Amino acid sequence: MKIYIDGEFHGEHEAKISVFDHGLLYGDGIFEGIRFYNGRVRRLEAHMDRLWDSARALCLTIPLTKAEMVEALLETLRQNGLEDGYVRLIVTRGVGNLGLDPNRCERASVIIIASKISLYPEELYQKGLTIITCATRRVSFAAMPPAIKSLNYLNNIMAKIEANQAGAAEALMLNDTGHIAECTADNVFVVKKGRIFTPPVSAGSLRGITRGLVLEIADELEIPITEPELTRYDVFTADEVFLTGTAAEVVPVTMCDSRIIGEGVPGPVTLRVMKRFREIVRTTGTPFHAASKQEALAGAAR
Ligand code: PXG
Repeated sequence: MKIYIDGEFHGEHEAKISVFDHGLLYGDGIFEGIRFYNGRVRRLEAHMDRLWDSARALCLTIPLTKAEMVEALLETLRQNGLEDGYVRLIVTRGVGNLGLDPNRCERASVIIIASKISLYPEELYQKGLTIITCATRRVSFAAMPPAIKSLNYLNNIMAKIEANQAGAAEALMLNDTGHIAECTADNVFVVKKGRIFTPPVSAGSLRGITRGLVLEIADELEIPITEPELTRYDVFTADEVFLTGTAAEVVPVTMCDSRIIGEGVPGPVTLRVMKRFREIVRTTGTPFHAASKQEALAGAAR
């Protein structure tokens, strides 16, 4: 495995950062979790835009231009020789000292790791997940905007621990007013009478890239989709529920807090969305072999 750190590639065991990096000391940094399928990066531009928005919200100066970042990411993929997988792009505040003032950090650090990820066994995509509502509330946007994809995931990890303790695959997180925000690393969708609903981002969720793709898929398939505030009641009485995320992709939920959702099996709307999602990700996206293949061909011709 070749890992990119600030312009250089290192082997898996040599790739190291300073213990004085504020990403480690304070969770001061941001990231993107990006999927690539069949030699193409899914929604690269949307991920870059969200990374830059997270940085802007945190007054974090990314030491590369967007074009340079894209090139670093594509080069990392080429170096690792994977066709399908997951790439984690991290920007930390950089090396400072023992004091949380970000002004002590001279330059942000960029780390890019390309690997594989699989959240749930394939069986659960056919049977659906069992989830619980957790007691841990999603952090209030006045305290820490959940739209920032920051390195501080303790709120979500507390919720994940509750899911683990309950033997559930995921935890449904509510906001301060008791409305549904999201799961620990996924957005939530509810289907009722042929319509799809998902909480607004203002309820305290990440503006998921997969969520955005599902909004587009619903439009394309002419399934009405809206973003109203939702409660647990809407989940309990739904015909279908599914979650979306870069890691999870589109995954059905068939049980929540011991209530069987709909018929207890992935429903027809969920299956249509999953099918279209799989088609789109395998046939679109930014190809990362283009340059190297052309070079190889040119090289071969010389
Ligand atoms: N909500 C939260 C809190 C997330 O962290 C999503 C929703 C879904 O967003 P996307 O853009 O992925 O559709 C996420 C995504 C990881 C990892 O390394 C985390 C996520 C995605 C991929 C990998 O733990 N979070």
